[in-house]
Amino acid sequence: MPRFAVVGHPNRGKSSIVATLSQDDSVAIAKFSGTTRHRLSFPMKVDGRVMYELIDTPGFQRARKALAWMQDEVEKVHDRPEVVKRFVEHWQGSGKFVDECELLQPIIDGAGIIYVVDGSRPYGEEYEAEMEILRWTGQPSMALINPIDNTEYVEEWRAALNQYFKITRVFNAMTVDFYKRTEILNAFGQLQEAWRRPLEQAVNSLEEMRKQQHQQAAQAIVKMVVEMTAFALEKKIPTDADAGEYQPAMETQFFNKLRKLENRGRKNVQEIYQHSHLESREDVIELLDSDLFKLKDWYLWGLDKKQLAAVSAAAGATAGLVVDAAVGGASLMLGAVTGGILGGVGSWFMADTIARQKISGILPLGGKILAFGPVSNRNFPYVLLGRAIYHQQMIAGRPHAQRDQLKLKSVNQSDWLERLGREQRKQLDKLCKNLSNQEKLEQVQGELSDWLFQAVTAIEGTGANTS
Ligand SMILES: Nc1nc2c(ncn2[C@@H]2O[C@H](COP(=O)(O)OP(=O)(O)O)[C@@H](O)[C@H]2O)c(=O)[nH]1
Ligand SMILES: [Mg+2]
Repeated sequence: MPRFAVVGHPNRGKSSIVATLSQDDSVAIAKFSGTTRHRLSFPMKVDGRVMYELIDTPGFQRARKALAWMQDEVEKVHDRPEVVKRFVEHWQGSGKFVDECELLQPIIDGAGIIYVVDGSRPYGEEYEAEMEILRWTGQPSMALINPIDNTEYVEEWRAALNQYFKITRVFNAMTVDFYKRTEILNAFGQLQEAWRRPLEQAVNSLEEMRKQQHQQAAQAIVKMVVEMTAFALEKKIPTDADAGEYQPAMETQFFNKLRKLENRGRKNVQEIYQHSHLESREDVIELLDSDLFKLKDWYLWGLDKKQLAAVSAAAGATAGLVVDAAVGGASLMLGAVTGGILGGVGSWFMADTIARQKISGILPLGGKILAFGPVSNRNFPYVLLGRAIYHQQMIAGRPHAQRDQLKLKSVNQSDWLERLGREQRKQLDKLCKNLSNQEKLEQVQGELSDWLFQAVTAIEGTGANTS
C-alpha cells in the first residue's frame, strides 16, 4: 500500500494537505507552528479498505545541522541512504534532532515523500538542506507548492524545486476540488511503478464513493423535504378558548420544529461527506445565516414571483385560493410579509404566506383542534431544495482542511433553477406540486431523489457554488 510522508518547514500547510488528501477533518491544524509534534498516520479508507496512507509529520527544525552531521559521516554517494538511517538511529531518543528523527523515520521505512512549501513566501537557502536530506534518502518524492496567502513566489519555487523533484505541483489544500485531488493521486502513481495500480484503483474507488455520497445526500435531502412539507402541528384546546391566544406560541413551535428538521437534514449531509466535526463547531450553527422563515430571503432559494406565477399557471393556478376558502373557521395568515399588498391572484397570495392556522369543528368529547400546517405555499419545496442544494454543494466541495465557518454568499442562489434544462425543470415543477399538495408522496420521494442526484452531479460539474 502506498504511504506518503508529508514533510517540510513548520507551518507550510502540511497538516492541511494531509487533511484534504485523507478526507479527514479531524487532522489537527492550528494557527501556530509546532502543532504537530509527532508523526501521525491517516489512512484513506473506502468501504473500510485502506487505499493509501498519509503521514503527518512535524516540520524540519535544524536541517542544516542535520545535513552537516550526515556530510561528515558519508564516504561515498551510494552510502547516503544508509547515512540518513544512521542519523536517525544515532539521535533517536537523545533529545536532539527530535523532529528530524520523527519525520525521517517513515521515509526510511519506505514511505514516499511529499515536500510542502508555501508559495507566498520567498525561496531561501535554508530549504536546500531539507531538500538535500530528502534526496539522500533515495525515496520517490514530489513537491507541492501551497500558495497560502498568494502566488507571488510560486514561479521562483518551481524553478528551485524542479532541481530536486521530478514532479512539482501547485496545490492549495484549502480550495482544491475533487478532480484536482484525484489528479494529484495519479501523479503520485508515476513516482513508483508499484504504486501506479493501487493509486489508479484508489482514484476509481474515490469516484465511486463520491457518486454514492451524492446519491445518499440526495436521498437524505429529499427525505427532509418531504418531512418538512408534510409537517403539521396540532393542539387540543377547550371549546370556548380563544384560538388567537394560542397562535403565537404555536407558531413558534411550528417554525422551530421545521428549523430542527432542516438542521437534521444538513447534519446528515455533512456526515455523508465525512464532515462530521463541522456541526460541533459552534460558529457553524449560524450556518448560511439566513433563517428559513425570512420570507424576504426566499428569492435567494426558490422562485421569484414571476417564476412562481408561471409555475402556478402551468399547474392549474388557483389551487391556493380554493384551499383557503375551504378552511373555514379562522384562517389566519402567518408571517405576513414585507412586500406590500398581495396581488389577489392565487399564486401571489400563496407566495406570501407560510402556513395557516386552522380550527376544526367541536370535538365529540369537547374541545377543539388547533392545527398549523402543512405549509401549502407553492414556493416552499423550492426554497427547501434551493437551500439544501446550496448547502450540499458547499459541503461536497469543502476540502477537509477547511476549518472556517461556512459562509453564505450574498448572491442570488435561485439561479440553480435557471441552470436546469427545460425537461429537468418541468419534472421538478411536477414533483414540487405533488409535494405542496401532499400527493403520491412515496413515488415523489423516489423520483425526486433520482432527480436531485442528477442535479447535484450536474451542478458540481459546472463548478458553480464552490469557490
Ligand atoms: N489561506 C490558507 N491558509 C492555509 C493554507 N494551508 C495552510 N494554511 C494555514 O496555515 C497554517 C498552518 O497550516 P498547517 O497545515 O497546520 O501547517 P503545518 O505546520 O505545515 O502542518 C494554518 O493556520 C492553516 O490554516 C492555504 O492553502 N491557504
Ligand atoms: Mg502540522
